Amino acid sequence: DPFAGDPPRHPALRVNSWKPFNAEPPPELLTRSFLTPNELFFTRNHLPVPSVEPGSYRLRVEGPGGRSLSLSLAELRQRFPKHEVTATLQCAGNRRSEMSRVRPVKGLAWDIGAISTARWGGARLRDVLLAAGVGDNTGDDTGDDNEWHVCFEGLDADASGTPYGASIPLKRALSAEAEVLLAYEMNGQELPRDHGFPVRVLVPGVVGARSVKWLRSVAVSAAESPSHWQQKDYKGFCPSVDWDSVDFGAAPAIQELPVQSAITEPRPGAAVPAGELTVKGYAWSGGGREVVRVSGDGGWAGGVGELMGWGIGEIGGGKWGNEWGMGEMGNEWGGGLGK
Ligand code: MTE
Ligand code: MO
Repeated sequence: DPFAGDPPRHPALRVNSWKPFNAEPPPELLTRSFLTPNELFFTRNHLPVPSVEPGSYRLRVEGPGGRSLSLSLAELRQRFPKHEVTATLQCAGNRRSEMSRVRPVKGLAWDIGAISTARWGGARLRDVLLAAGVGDNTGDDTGDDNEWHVCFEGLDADASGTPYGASIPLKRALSAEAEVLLAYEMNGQELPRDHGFPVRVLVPGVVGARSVKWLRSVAVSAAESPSHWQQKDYKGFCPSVDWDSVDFGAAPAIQELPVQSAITEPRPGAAVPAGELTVKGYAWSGGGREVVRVSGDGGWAGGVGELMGWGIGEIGGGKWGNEWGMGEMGNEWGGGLGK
């Protein structure tokens, strides 16, 4: 059993698939706290969880012109300043079970919990790429508008030895504002095994699939990742396309995700007492765009907030707008907690 070495999991997680392991926190636990506790953070694995011995771990970084680096975990921690960012990760399949009620969709039947928020710590991908010889004009010499890319590979591999992989545009990787991390900490602890121990990519505001876990290699390339998950999955199509007519080459790979929101309490079909009712939920937008308004019947109390990323709040209880300080948010990719 290739999954025999998978780590233990929290019993409260709602499991969509055991092998590979895919699970989400129950809605009411997701909005109990602004940062999702590590053991409740949704997990999306395509393959068995690799066992990595931190002492012998090496990250390979391939820059332009054949230049490369091999970094131990200690070197990654010591050579590059630690940067922290609060960011929400969402799987492209979040809320698929609701979509399937409108029209059947292929894929894991996620409820509303394939989204979670953490405080991530690690080296900036930008700093590591600069150390590998990437300059701000890398990719400018193609003579056309084609973007360059940064390709990532994981240490998890299928039976044929092919690893999980994905890529992001080089422009995002080099942008200081985009805050792309090679993360080794999650909520102040080392990464849990399910979330990429010892190092993962963390791309704020972008579909979870690009935040490659158990990171083995980073390579600057004129082309996107050749991986199945970049080329033949995680793309969006119009409603007339179905699984029999799909041409994956015809659509761009998903990067930034659009706005998303869901109500976590009460759940659909729940019996509720007459009178005033507190409704809880979350709102988030990809690409670092602000959530400027959330409305329910009678409005989201507290009104407009400057949510860069993720907010959780209650409708009807008041005070959404002032319970989350800018101090905690700053220019980050997380929103705030409201009541
Ligand atoms: N990285 C590797 N190496 N293998 C994977 O299966 N899954 C991706 C991404 N990175 C995956 C991966 C997908 S589709 C998502 S949504 C996120 O990891 C989920 O991250 P999490 O499990 O930490 O929530
Ligand atoms: Mo995903």
